[in-house]
Amino acid sequence: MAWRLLPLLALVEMIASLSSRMQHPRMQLDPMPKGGASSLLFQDAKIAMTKRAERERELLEPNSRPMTAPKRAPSNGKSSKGGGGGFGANGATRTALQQATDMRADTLDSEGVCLIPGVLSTDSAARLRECVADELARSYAAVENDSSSSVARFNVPVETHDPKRGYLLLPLRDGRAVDAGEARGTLICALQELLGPNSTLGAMFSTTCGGESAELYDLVALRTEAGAARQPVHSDTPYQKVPGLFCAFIALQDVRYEMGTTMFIPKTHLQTKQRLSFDNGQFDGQRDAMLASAQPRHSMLQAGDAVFFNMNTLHAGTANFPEGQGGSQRLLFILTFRNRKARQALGHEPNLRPGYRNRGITLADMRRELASDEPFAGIHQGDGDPFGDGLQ
Ligand SMILES: O=C(O)CCC(=O)C(=O)O
Repeated sequence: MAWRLLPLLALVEMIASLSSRMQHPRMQLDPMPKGGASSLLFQDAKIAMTKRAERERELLEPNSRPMTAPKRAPSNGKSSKGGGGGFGANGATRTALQQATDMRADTLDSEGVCLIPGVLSTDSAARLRECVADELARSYAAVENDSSSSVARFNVPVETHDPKRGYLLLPLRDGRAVDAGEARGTLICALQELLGPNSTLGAMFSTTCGGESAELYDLVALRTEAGAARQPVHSDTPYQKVPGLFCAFIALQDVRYEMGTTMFIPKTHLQTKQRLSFDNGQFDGQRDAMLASAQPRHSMLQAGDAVFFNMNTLHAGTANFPEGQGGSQRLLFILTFRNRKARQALGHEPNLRPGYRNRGITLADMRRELASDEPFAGIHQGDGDPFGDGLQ
């Protein structure tokens, strides 16, 4: 492609829309790529994106408010979701979890995003944070030793690592547990709490992604460091009638505003005039007008809270302030599931280790494994391959 011929804004647009594939883990060994046309282009594009994001901040910030969790239960305990997503009961017999799930699913239908407090206990969130930090250290060490392992561990080659922002692809069993011969280590326990049969989040994925056939799509941690720039507003997947991807960002620590938050523009998952102004108005001022009149909501998460969203909703990570101004490392644990009934292109590659991709790992598979004596310990998924650490 004639990259150099693209207008700058189109390039920004394109890279923003590819952001989920273009997250760039910190590289301790060689933090900034040197020379090479593609890395120079990459850095030019990053500068342009940061400039654009700063303009968007000026437009959005005056109207931005913290997101709040929906509180109102659907009247009569029923909702548009009643009985769906694997919940068989109707009307008055619906459990508290079913009713809360209905209420959140209704919020997602109308807003595209929903804050869900306490999907993990604070103790579990703290343990998972330590575990993710350990996985990060293991992956840095592995890439230090063999730079070609970068894509399998961080989803990007070393040339485009970003010291301030990146994804860490996670195993299903954490390395520490495997080394200790422990069947139920921190990651397994966290997945059980998050996705097990009576879990808040499991019910949400089941309801929004077509029941237990929902397919695992991202298993990853997002890391930003003090000084990470704000992202341009983007969505991760294009609109389709049956939404294809739902994602949960789960806080592993209390996240102060200065550490960066995720800002969402509610209702932009729908093909409204507002959304079309954003999509089509980048060159005639309509996009900026839309942003200036939007009512953004930023997710202020405490450890264990999640923000759950339809990945077509417009959003952006806000800046992690410089050190000395309140910025510090922010780690989010991220799970995404795909609804197999959504047949159109998703425009978003899975954030999964290579050995876990194209395996069709479903919510039902995960629950079955998590209930077993040795979850994900070399088990088979019908294709003859054990899960292992997913790096092969
Ligand atoms: O930094 C965040 O909170 C949002 C990250 C994000 O939207 C992305 O990586 O696409």
